[in-house]
Amino acid sequence: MKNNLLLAIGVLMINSLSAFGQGNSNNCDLPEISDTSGGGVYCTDEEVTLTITGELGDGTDWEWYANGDCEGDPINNESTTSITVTVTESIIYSARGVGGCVDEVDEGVECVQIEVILDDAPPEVDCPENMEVEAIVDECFAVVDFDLPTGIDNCSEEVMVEQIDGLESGDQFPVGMTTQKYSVTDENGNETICEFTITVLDTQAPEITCPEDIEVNNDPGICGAVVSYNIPEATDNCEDSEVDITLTDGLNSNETFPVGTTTVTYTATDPSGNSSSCSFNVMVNDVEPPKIIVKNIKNSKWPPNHKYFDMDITEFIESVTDNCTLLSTEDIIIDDVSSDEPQNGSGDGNTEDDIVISEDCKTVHLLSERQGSGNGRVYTVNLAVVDEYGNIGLAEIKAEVPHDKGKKGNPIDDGPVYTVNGCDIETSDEENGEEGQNSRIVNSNTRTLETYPNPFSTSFQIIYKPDSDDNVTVDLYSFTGAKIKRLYKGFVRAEKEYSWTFDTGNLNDELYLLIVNGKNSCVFKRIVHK
Ligand SMILES: [Ca+2]
Ligand SMILES: [Ca+2]
Ligand SMILES: [Ca+2]
Ligand SMILES: [Ca+2]
Repeated sequence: MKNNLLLAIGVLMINSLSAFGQGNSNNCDLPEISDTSGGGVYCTDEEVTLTITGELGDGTDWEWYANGDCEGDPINNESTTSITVTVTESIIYSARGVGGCVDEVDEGVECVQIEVILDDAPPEVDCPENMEVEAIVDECFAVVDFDLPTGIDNCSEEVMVEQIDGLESGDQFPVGMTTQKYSVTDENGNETICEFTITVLDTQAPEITCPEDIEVNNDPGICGAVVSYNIPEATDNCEDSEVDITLTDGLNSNETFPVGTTTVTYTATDPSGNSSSCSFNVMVNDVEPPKIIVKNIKNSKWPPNHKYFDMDITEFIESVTDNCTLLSTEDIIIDDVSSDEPQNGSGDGNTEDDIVISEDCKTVHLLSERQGSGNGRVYTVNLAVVDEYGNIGLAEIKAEVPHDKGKKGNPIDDGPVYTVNGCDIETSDEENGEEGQNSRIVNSNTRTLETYPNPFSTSFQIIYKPDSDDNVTVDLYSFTGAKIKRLYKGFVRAEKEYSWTFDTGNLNDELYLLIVNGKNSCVFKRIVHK
């Protein structure tokens, strides 16, 4: 009622002032507001008193408005310099003085603003630090516990914490980085985002498994062998991760591995850079004997005049080759020389030393004589050469002394009747290393190795007398170098005579090679199966 009355008076006054026909700046003292107080930030439902300080002048009322421009209906119903409001939202209050001679639309009437701001301060949040933990052994995750973020707000006693992203405390966190994101809000909707990361580290290397060592013989004709193997496989604690498996030493499968031992190493690396390696050996043995090719020379001596003729073996050799070792004719020695007629048979001159082998085993002096009752004499010169791995290559050359120049002009080889030993092959580990070979030829006037009978049928006896203590193997080889059977392996004492008998079982009727191989020497003997 009073408000309406005042309005009515105001309208009346404006009307009456308007009746003077002009604005009132000259004859109406306008209200003046010199100060305001009470503006600021408040929490919800806080009561705040807004005050202006000023002179009403010729106005009659102070009017307050709940907007910033002193328009519309005032919110107070009596003139006052203070009002008390309850804050529920951000709002700009305004006030002015009107009434009396002051026209409410007078441009000179001052409208002051007092801004009341509802809490705009987001909570202060205690957000966990970024975390870094190692995965559980053999697993690709870690169980991580952490405190939820907490907030303190200027207005709200309790803040609301809501998870936006990530996992929960106590969950299994996968290897890698997980972002935890939370919204912390006060009751007025002011929000603080809390974000931290949980990084789980994979520090466990993959497990890689290599194949067993591989041992093979050389491929024919080359000093190596093509070897295939299974690529190692690896498992990682992170099963789904791509583990890189790389050859870090040695050769790939299906490459040609050289004779000797090649160590092959593979390394497995997981995406976190953890790595582990495994190795295995590929051993390629050279089992191929050297090949001696002899020239096709008919070496026939006439007349049988009981004089020596010389055979220099180098003149009879076309070539000597090996898959690994560079050999020359100089490396070939006379192993032994046999005759198919006795040394001092009937009608051959009653001479001794029909066969004399030179000290270096490169030349043999042969007597040009034969039995008067025979079919012609055949000398067989057995040659041997050894490669650096102890494989022995053999060949033979013949010399003939015909019975006569007529119908018995082509002597028949009746097989060895007596034999003169040449040189043996001695092996050594290091002493002869500078020659690049582990073997050398030594002259052996006395045989350390004999076999009986020779030819043999199903068994034979070995008599072996080593020069020095040694670990030896006794193996039977085919003439082309293939090992047929290991007969013995063990320690032998110097100067002791060993006698072994071996059953060989069924073998073809051909030439075999018996090799006794030790650290210090390698001796061999041809034996014939019949
Ligand atoms: Ca707040
Ligand atoms: Ca791993
Ligand atoms: Ca060889
Ligand atoms: Ca003969």
